[in-house]
Amino acid sequence: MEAADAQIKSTPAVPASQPDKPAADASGPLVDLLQAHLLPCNLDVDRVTPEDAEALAAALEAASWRGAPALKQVLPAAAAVRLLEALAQLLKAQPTLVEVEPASEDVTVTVFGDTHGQLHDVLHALRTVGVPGPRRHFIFNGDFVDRGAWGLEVLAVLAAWKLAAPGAVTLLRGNHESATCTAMYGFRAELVAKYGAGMPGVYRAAKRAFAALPLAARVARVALVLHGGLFRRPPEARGGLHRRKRRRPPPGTPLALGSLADLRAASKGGIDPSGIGATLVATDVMWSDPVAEPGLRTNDARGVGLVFGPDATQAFLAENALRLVLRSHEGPDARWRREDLPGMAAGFTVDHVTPAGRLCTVFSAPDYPQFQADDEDRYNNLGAVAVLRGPTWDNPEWLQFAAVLPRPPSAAFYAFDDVPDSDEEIEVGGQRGSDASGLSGGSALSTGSLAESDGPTRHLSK
Ligand SMILES: [Mn+2]
Repeated sequence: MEAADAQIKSTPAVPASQPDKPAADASGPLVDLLQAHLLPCNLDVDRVTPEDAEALAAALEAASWRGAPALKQVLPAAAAVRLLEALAQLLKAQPTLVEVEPASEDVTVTVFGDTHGQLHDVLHALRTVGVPGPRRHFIFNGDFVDRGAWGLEVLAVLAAWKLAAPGAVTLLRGNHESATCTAMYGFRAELVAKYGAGMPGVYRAAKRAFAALPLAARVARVALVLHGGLFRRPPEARGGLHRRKRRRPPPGTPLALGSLADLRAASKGGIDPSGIGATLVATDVMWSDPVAEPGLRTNDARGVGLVFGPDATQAFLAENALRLVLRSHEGPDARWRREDLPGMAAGFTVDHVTPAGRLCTVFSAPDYPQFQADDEDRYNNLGAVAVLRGPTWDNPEWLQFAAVLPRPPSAAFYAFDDVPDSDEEIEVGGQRGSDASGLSGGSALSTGSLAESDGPTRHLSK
């Protein structure tokens, strides 16, 4: 397929007046049939082709206009489970730190930031940039689900592409790919609304896939892509019988920056990375944020992860022979009224410029968040993707895009008035950290028991 390398143009809207005819570029008898009748999309998960991935995307898009219960007509619970289990199997074979080695200099590596269930924007961006293939690698940098209404659909499309083109697609873990976040910010409730009695199996399969997601990708050995940011050096492992357990650093121990070797050796974090024990590196990677001020400190605004200054970025780049850190995680809400770093209206920011290289943020959910109280102004942010090219691979080209509007009508799957705009550490039902290693269904988590806590204030909200 042909690459469209031009700047992504804004907003070819899906017409609300023609809900059964979304503006899909995909065509062909199978797609027509799926769109007309919402037939089950019987993917053979052992042999997913690019055509299958495109057909599934078109079918999910068509179903999105018919309300939440229509999803299971095109992707029944059993099929969703098969798809997610196949994804989990594939991801389990991948290391914590994936090496993306472009075979030649005409390969592009396109990096998506947070997509947060905004199916129509993801499909628009994919159709504009082109689909994965030998010369077009895609990295999706986490936060596929939660907040937006079509998290399962986004996850299913990414899973289908990963299965269709495993060598051309890298999926990385964001903080929302966890039991606690999905119980709080909508994905779990979305599955209840869409799958009813079939929900527990789909949720379990999704969490297995989340726990298997790699944490980072190094592109051409010079660019590191990860969701949140830099991470601390884990405490030395104990010897003997408890070798796998890590000591907790004594209180007051200064934080030391972790290395690529630490990242390579780290656990992917389990179902619910808690920041405790072996999940420390994973939690930092998924939750940390850059700041303008020098230093390396705990992230008190989020209550989890680190904040790190340009000196930390400089040291990390220099010590690991890197020239670019590309991260996501902060949308327009997180950057609202921040004075030290740029806002996210353009879908990307350059946060640290150092002699060793840069740290940039890419955010791919335009007009985010999808659900917002009526009395609040929308941020009207663009989304962007970063395109890395040889021979340097360290100077992203930014492709920006506006939201595909109007979106199909949908209820929100989380209490957007009651939870913080920006992600913070949240205790759910007192279960935080207790499920870090297992693959249990996590159904003990309830969305209704958010602990009032010692936690951070929502000072980043507007
Ligand atoms: Mn995030």
